[in-house]
Parts: sequence; C-alpha cells; structure tokens
Amino acid sequence: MHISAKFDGGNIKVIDAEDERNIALEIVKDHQSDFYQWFHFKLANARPTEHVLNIVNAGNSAYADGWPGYRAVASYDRVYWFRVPTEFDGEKLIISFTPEYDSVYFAYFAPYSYERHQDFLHRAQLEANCQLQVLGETLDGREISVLKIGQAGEGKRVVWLTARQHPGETMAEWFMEGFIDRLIDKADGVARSLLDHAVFYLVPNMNPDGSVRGHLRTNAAGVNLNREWADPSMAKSPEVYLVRKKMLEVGVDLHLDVHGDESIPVNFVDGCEGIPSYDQRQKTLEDNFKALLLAITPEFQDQRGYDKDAPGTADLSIATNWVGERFKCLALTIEMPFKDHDELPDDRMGWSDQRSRVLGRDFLTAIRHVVGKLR
Ligand code: GEM
Ligand code: ZN
Repeated sequence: MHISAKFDGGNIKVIDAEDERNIALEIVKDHQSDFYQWFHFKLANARPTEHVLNIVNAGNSAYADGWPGYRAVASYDRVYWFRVPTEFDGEKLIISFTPEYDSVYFAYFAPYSYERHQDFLHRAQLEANCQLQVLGETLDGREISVLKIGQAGEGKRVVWLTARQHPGETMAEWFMEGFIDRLIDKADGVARSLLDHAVFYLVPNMNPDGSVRGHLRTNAAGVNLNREWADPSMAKSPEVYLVRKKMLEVGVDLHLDVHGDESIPVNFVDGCEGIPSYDQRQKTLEDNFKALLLAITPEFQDQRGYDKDAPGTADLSIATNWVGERFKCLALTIEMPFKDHDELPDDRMGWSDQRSRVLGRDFLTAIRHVVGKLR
C-alpha cells in the first residue's frame, strides 16, 4: 500500500500506514497559517480488503463542527467522485472503504485542478464575445485571470462573479464552470438576451496558489483573502489588490462571491445588511433576487444561513461587504455545502461538482430577471 499527496491540490501527511485496517493520517495546515480542513490524497497498490483510514487531527481542524454528518468523496478515474462511508468520533475522521481497483483518490470535495482551470479559461476565450485578461501575478507567480464576456455600453450593467478566494471550496469553481458554459452558449436565449443588458467580469479562481498548494482557506502567504478587501496589498494579497483595482476601473452593478460552507447542509446566500449605507433599495434587491432563486430551483433555500449582521456592524474586509458599500450595489456571498443540500438530498453523491455546475446555470436565470433593476 502507498499513500501520497504530492500532486496539484494534494494534502495529507502519512503517520502510520503499516496496517490497512488502522491507517493514521493528518491534514497539513495551510502554509504560514493554522487553518486546515481540505484533504486530497491517493491510495495505491490497494488490496481488495477493507481499509480504515483515520484522519487523526480532524477534531482540531478549522471547522470541526463540519465533520458530523459529512462523508468523504472518492474516485478511481479522477472524474466521477462518489461518497464513501465516513464517521467522526469527535477526534478522528474515519473513512472505511474496500477498493475495487488498485488505486483510489480521496478528497474533502471533488477537486478542481489547475490544469482544468487553464483548460477552461482557454476554451472560453475562443468565444467571440470573450476576452481572457491577466491582471497580474500571485505570490507564487501564477496568473490572476479574469474572463470578460460581452461588451460595455450605454445603459448596460457591469456584473462581477468571483470564486474560490478559499481554495479548498472547490465547489465554487465548479459553479463558475456551469455559469460560464451557459453564458457563452450561443443557443441559449437567456444568456444571449442577458449579454444585451450586461458585461461580465468573471474570476473562476481568486486563489490559484492556495488551490495548487492544497490549502483550505489562505494564499501562499497564509493570508485569508476574504479578510483583505478593506486594505489589500501586493505584498500580502495581490489577488484581491488586482481584482479590486479592476473593479474600481470598470465599476460594479452586481457582485456574487462564490464559496463553500463546511457545516450548514444547504445552499444559501449571505447579504451585506450590516454595511453603513445599507438601505431599502439594497434590501429589496436582495429579497427579489432570493425570491427568484426560490422560484427557479429547489436547490436553493432562504431559511438557513449565516446570522445577519446588525446595522453598521459589517466587516468591510469581507468581499461582498466592501463591494456593496463601495459601489452601493447588490452584493451577495453564495454558499454551497461540503455535505449535501438537505432540502433535496442525494444519498449517493451528496452535494457534488455536477450539482454545483447546474446551480451556476440557474443563477444566470436569476441575474437575467434582475439585470434591468440593478440601478
Ligand atoms: C464567509 S463570508 C462571511 C460571512 N459572515 C458574515 N458575518 N456575513 C467567510 O469568509 O468567512 C465565506 C466563506 O468562508 O465561505
Ligand atoms: Zn469561503
């Protein structure tokens, strides 16, 4: 038996792998950070007997309350990811699995590789209406890329989607793949009509360094990008600095920031009700957008989510709070679960890459219905 994580997005440390029925593993912290929860590793030379894989430091991970009810995902071909028997005893996350093939991958959620990210950006750029722009470099020297889709124009709105500030939240980039695939689909009337009313700036991966490094929540310097929006710097958070600079150049009429949540087993959005300038107009925009999503798909709900910020108490270092305040626009954080959307559970898959892509497509419909009322 051989266990490794030396690959794009890999994260595990082998403590003891002598006995396949009692394997001891640890998740490695984000570099220069105490955050850890994302795991992604490969078991090779596996015999067709039950393997018990114990992640022995799960109890002290960043969001340990996310482990009860969670099931790990596994894949033989790195394309199809399925849930496997998993339990949490308060300290260890215990994965019990009998491999059918020699080699099997395990992860916290379906991984989204840097190569797939590059493939997707370069496939999208082939569309006539799409420009692939590099805003600058991350601390490890990777590109911060934005897809500009559509053209600016008189009366047209500027819509921004950003995703994966937190690299372990890979569902965010799956969501973006679904959204962008639909937006560039020339056979899709909703998308074509939407592009008559708006130009889109889309950042499928805000944190490529953290993604490749197998981080949960931070960039190469151990910085949580979603706490940098009030005062980003090229030294600590070039990812935020460069995107925010572009936003200030072209403006923002709607911003969606796409994330995943470790604990709450539903899809939801989080508004910016605590920002100083929040008013009835912004509340109406939020309420209408959520009502549309509820009408469009049962994969969305608005009963469960984060506690609301009291008036004037919003943390303006958080992306959608800073954008909502700076641009007086509709700005929402989208949250998808690492577990399942319990309003419409799928026992085999839980929440998945495919369902994230479909949800991205459904958000495009909601944007189509509000784009004329954003200002
Ligand atoms: C969340 S967004 C923060 C939401 N909190 C409040 N008070 N509205 C984060 O960055 O912690 C997004 C995420 O990590 O998924
Ligand atoms: Zn997040």
